[in-house]
Amino acid sequence: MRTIITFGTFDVLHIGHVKILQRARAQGDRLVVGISSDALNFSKKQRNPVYPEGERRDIIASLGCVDEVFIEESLELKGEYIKEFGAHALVMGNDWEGRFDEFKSLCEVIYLPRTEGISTTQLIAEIKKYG
Ligand code: C2G
Repeated sequence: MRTIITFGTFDVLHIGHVKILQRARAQGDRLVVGISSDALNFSKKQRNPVYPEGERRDIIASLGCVDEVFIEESLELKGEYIKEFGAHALVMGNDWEGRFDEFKSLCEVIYLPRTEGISTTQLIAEIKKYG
C-alpha cells in the first residue's frame, strides 16, 4: 500500500484542484489531503478563504480520488504529517517546485504540472464582474 500526501487550501473548488488530486492519487493507492486551516490561509494570503475550513474539508473528502482528509494547522508541521500518515510520497503542483525538497529525507517529493488558465483568484475576479 503506497500512501500519497498532498496539501492545499482548495478554496472555491475548480478543475485544476480536481486534476491534481486525481493525478496525485494515481501515484499510489491511498491519498491523504491536508487542507490549510483558515488561520494558516490568512497568514499565507492575507485574506480569508471564501469557504470556511470545515466546508473545504468536507468537499474534498467527498471526492472519489480522496481517501482521507485533515486540517493543516501549520506549514512547519509538514514533516510530522508525512510521518503520522506514513506517506511514501508528497505531491504538489509545480507552483511549489523546489519548495518542499527538504522532505526528500522522509519520502519521495513529486511536483506535477499545474492546470493552465484557472485559479481561485481568477475565478473570484470573474465572479465579481457579475456583482
Ligand atoms: N493547482 C493546480 N492547478 C491550478 C490551481 C491549483 O494544479 N490551476 C494545485 C496547486 O499546485 C496545489 C493544489 O492545486 O498543489 C492546491 O492549490 P491551492 O489551493 O492554491 O493551495 P495553496 O494555497 O497553494 O496551498 O502547504 C502548502 C499549501 O497549503 C498549498
